[in-house]
Amino acid sequence: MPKLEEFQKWVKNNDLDIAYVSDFKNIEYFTGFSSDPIERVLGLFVFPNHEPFIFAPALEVEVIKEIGWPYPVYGYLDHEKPYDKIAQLIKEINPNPTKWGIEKDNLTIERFDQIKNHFSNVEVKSNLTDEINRLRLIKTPKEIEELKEAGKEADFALETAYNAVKVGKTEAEVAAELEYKLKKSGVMEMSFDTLIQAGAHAANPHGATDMNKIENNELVLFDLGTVHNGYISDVSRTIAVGKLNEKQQDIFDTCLKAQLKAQAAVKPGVKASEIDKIARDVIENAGYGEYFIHRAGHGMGLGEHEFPSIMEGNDLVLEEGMCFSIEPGIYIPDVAGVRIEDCVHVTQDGCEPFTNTTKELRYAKD
Ligand SMILES: [Mn+2]
Repeated sequence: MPKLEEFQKWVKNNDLDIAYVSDFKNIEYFTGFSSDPIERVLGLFVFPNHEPFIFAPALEVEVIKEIGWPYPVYGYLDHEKPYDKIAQLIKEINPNPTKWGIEKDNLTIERFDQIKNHFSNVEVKSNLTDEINRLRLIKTPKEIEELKEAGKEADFALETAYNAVKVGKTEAEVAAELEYKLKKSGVMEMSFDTLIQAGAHAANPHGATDMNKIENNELVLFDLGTVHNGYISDVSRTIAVGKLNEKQQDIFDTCLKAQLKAQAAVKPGVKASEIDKIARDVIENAGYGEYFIHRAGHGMGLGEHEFPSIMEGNDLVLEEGMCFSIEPGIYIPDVAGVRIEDCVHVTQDGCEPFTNTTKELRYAKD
């Protein structure tokens, strides 16, 4: 478990007595064990000079052993008090840990209070969120392989969705057909709620697939992704149903130009903010600047929103192995919405997309 070893070294070098990882996605990143515990307690406890342990709901313990977790795992039953058990286990390793690392964006105050009840000298020396985000920022070749597989599934999903489009069908019907076919072919999980929006409905970039009917002569926006061995895909395309008018054609062409130009500029040494600016300049110069109302992209990997953020103000310099989306959009209220998105990984001298479905305008068969 090289990532866990690297993290343990960091715990040691930063003079922590204990690191408590509570975010289940971060636990998956370090251990390979994937489960959302919902309200139950799942934790990974890492020590500078002692083997780590996982504390989990009892019903997960056998699974954790089966995936080959080489260190101790302890369980608790629903009626037991998890933090009493956790405290006891920690005290066997270190009777009085004072310098703690916790994930400030994840551990609730209620749970932190429970820790403090057992360890009165708790001092939060480090916010693990920053360090773990930094580790997760650069993907290993193995992670990139998983992301490529997820990308292939997303290409298949798009093709399936395009074939399901028909005038008079609702967005929800198209999404249902798509997900039914994916499941039948063994793609078990979407990375987020599949988004299919037709016509003016697509002008709301955070709207949801609903009972809106697809009509002739409009644009239909797809944003979807799958999960492959824990790693996600995320892709957006916009296609035409029937004939487009000049305005629809113009916003499509502008968005595509912005996407292609930004993606072509990705390589090590370029700043994240520069990629955003390239996409934004194209859209602003075409007169649609006020309709591009989100950052150009987000990091992705195990989660669908990781780092780096591709946005103004983020001067992070891109490095090989970083993975993120490039997804400019133009949303004109009551008219139409267009978004075109590929996720890419930064290579030695450029980038490679995980999805390869054409971005040129396609027309739904009818
Ligand atoms: Mn995205």
